[in-house]
Amino acid sequence: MLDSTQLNNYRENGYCVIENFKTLQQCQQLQTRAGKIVEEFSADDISVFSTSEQQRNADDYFLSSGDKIRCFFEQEAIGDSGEIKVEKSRAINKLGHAMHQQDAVFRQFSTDSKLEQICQQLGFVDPRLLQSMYIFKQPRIGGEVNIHQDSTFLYTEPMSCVGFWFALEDATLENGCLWGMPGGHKTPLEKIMKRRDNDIGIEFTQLADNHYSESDFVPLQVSAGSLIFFDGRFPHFSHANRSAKTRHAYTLHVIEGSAEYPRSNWLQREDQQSFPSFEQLRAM
Ligand SMILES: O=C(O)CCC(=O)C(=O)O
Repeated sequence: MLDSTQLNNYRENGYCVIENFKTLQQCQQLQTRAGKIVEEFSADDISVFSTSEQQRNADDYFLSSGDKIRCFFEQEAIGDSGEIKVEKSRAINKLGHAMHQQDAVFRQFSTDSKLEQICQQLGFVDPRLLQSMYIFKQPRIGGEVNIHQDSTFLYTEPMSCVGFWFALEDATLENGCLWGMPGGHKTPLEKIMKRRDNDIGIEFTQLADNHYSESDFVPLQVSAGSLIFFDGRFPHFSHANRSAKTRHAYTLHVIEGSAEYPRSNWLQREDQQSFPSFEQLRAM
């Protein structure tokens, strides 16, 4: 799947872009399915998602979503007294965090043999699918995602997390494409997010201070169907979407099965089972 130039670039820069990884039809199927999930969702259970750390705190709805399909609202879709200010289909920031396991359409998209092949080429011996997110980046109110490294949230020892980010629509400067820091995966992991001992809320353990400067980041503008995959220490972010366009994307995170997965990670499965392999998901 990957040629030696792509692999070398990945090792050097911490990320790789593959255009036309998925067909437009596959992208459309996922969008339709996500739309249906939102349609069927009852807005009684509200969780506003933002990567600003405080907002993640004490959010049980978030902390117990690791093996479920849940909807998280855009911060700007909710008024001061908790009312939803825009129609539901335009109010959701993301779905998370186990569509790859719980939904047949997402499962098929996620168990692509080309993906498994890339995992092998990256050195995974026993790749496990840990988390999925469907990110809507809604027109006008799609929130910004601060600079972060995914291993902060999906930590293993040794670190093994790789993020796969699929553009389901064109991602441009206008609608809030990803930005990444080439080579930034060689910087230390800045912090680890942990559940508090009593499982109420989360806290961060600071490990380093990387002093990021936005001038070191490049925009990763890609067309629908493209895959961007990146190392768990690759610093990335996206600006708010102030345009009239959506910017739908789907992300999957993979870890090595033999790596230690701490009990303090936010994402825990209620059934305590190990995270599924590609093969186990295909057999479901
Ligand atoms: O899609 C975005 O804007 C950000 C996604 C992201 O940061 C991630 O998947 O880690």
